[in-house]
Amino acid sequence: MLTPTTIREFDRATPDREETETATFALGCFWGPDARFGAIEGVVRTRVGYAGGTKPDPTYHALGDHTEAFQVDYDPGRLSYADLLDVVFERHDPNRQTRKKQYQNAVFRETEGQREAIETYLEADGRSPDSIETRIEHLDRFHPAEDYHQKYSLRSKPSLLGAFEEAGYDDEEIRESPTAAKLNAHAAGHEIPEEDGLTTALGRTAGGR
Ligand code: MHO
Repeated sequence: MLTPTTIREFDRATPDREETETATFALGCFWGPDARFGAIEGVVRTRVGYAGGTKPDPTYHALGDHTEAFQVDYDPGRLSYADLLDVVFERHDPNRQTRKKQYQNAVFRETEGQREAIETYLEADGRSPDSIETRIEHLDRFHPAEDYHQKYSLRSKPSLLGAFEEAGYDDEEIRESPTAAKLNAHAAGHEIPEEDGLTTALGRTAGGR
């Protein structure tokens, strides 16, 4: 079953920050993509927040001109930025944009490598950043959202959340936990990679789903 030890061991076994790269996107309400991208093999951590605007300290209820966004830290040895773009473009129609800025679709590129990758990615289909409605912008700053928005699906399952609390994790540790990213995906109904070793533990978690 899912025990505090399983959580701590899984988290310890994942690549640390120096070994991962970060990608930032926006695809509407951030709860959904937080869970969907957490399910991807090679995605190590996820978090949700606000980006793309100018308001200094955005909050969910005082968002200003920001957009709901999410970040994934991924292992570049197992997954490329283009692999992530595949999922981003599967999940929205780049020919349409939502009127409300809060829920707009965006790719927030951070590095020169990401700028080239998105251009190459679009060019392969005869498109360019200017020919689509999806905002392709440089990420100035990512403002993490309130704790209750992080790993939203996991938080709705007391049996899962309880195991993190038992392991002594605080809200920030839950947000940054690789185990929480996978379990949040699982709680939202996504299949998570078998090799992650969590699936066995979950099989015996009464009410885990
Ligand atoms: N209308 C949705 C959006 C939440 S999302 C974090 C809700 O309140 O359920 O914007």
